[in-house]
Amino acid sequence: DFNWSKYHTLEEINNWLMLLTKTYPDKVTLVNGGSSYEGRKILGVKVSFRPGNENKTVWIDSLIHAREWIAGATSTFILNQLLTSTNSTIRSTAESHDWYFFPVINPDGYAYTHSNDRMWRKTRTPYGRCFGTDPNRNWDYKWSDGGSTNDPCSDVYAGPKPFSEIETRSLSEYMKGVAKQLELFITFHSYSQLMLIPYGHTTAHLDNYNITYPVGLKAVASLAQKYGTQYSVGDIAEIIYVATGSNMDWLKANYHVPFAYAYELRDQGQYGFLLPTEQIVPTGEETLDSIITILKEADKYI
Ligand code: 0X9
Ligand code: ZN
Repeated sequence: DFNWSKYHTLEEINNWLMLLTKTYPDKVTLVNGGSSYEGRKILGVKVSFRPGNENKTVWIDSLIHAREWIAGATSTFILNQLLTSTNSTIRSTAESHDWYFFPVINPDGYAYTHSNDRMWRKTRTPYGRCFGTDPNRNWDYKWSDGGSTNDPCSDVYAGPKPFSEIETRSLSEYMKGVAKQLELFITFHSYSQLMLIPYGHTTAHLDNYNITYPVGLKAVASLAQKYGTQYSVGDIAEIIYVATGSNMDWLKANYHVPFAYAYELRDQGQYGFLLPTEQIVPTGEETLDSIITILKEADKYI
């Protein structure tokens, strides 16, 4: 059965999402975020403890990059905690918000990391003799404006045009319908222990960086409390590298979602993408602590 002592396949994750809708029929709804080149579904769930109300809404996605397995394990861990925890802080945070979870937004790539190549990153669309676009370089904001290539054999191929990939195109259509309700957007990646703030095309601190940066600092301070895990916070272009065409930048630019963060989860390179399964639960716990802190702060501004 489904647990956090191991990494799960796409099929196991999707079956678990469907099981949740049967276990919590009044709280969990299956949502269809589109489909992949090879015909897989991009499945998500909406979680609402007060259905019918217009609650402040949180979006959490993961596995846009196929090999970053801890990202999917962390989002499913957090989803499970919101539904099952008896901790009063977790309960009140869970129940006072609506939640969208999309654990695997690059399903073809994720399936391929299980079947063929553990280090695969991109989609699986064929382009000549090579395969795949970097789905985090393919969104239609500042597309191909730095930090990507036009070489289909590259791991950071931007694709032949914005939204060339059915995965990013169809998920963006779904996101348009919920974007205006979003208080907080989170996308999980690995690794490096960073909390990244838009944007990826410029080191200029745009929009409400003066608010999201201090909230980020509080979030990483609470993240460090349980296990001492140290994160840095900052603008993407400033603290890692210029990167354009991400889902976060597209959402932030077009829909002005007040709080948006990309996490680079554990570790800092000792195991890298191959993070041992013993670290799934601690990573999930500390990351949830940081999200509770973000929401405590963000709710003051909304
Ligand atoms: O290069 C990337 O896409 C991300 N790093 S990774 O090593 N996981 O590939 C960083 C991108 C951060 N930017 C956004 N998500 N907007
Ligand atoms: Zn990534």
